[in-house]
Amino acid sequence: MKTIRKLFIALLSLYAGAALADFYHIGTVHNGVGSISDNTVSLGGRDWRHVSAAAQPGGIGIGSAGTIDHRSGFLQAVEVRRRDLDTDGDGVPDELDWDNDGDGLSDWDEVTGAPWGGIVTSNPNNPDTDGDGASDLMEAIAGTDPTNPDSVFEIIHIDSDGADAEVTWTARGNHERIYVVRTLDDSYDGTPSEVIWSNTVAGGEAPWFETTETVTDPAGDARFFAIEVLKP
Ligand SMILES: [Ca+2]
Ligand SMILES: [Ca+2]
Ligand SMILES: [Ca+2]
Ligand SMILES: [Ca+2]
Repeated sequence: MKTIRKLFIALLSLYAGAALADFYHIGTVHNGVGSISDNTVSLGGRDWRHVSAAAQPGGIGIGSAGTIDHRSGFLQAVEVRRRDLDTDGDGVPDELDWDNDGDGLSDWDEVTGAPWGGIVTSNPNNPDTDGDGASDLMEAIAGTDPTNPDSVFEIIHIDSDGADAEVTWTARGNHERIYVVRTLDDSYDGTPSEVIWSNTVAGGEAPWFETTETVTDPAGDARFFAIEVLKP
């Protein structure tokens, strides 16, 4: 039996978890009747400010059905946040920050779900919406579901068979991503650089096309493996 010493997934840098935004949901603003403003209001003994509709200065509005509405005064529900809240602590308050949670995806991309073709949306105030350790940006690149902790890009198995090693990982099929399998001999002292396989993957079922892929390394004795995923 051969020994596989270590495995890892090469991805973008991990983000530290950020505290969830302290926010209220409040409704209802009737069509054409109510209005959304920057006036400070007092709720629960604290000052809050309405967050205006998406794409306007001040933040984002989410309709009661989860839809986005640009038109101030036509929202069925609005989200209000504590004044000057800075979710990611970068010194830019949420009202002025294009990326509230600092995960590299814009608030707009997160609330519209654009990186996932609108299949799902992610939380613009949480860098890892489903808490699976992969940031929403990582999941956008890997094509995994940011709302499902069981959907994550990872090596799930390394099997030793004689001189060979088989490496299996969760992949997005339908040829939607490029995967590069890299290896490194002996002790781990850097990023594996020897490419043994690079290709897209077929299979899977819509909308996520999740599948597994296995590659055999004929020199797999005590090697490190890394899988890189590229979004064309
Ligand atoms: Ca900020
Ligand atoms: Ca973000
Ligand atoms: Ca995640
Ligand atoms: Ca996930």
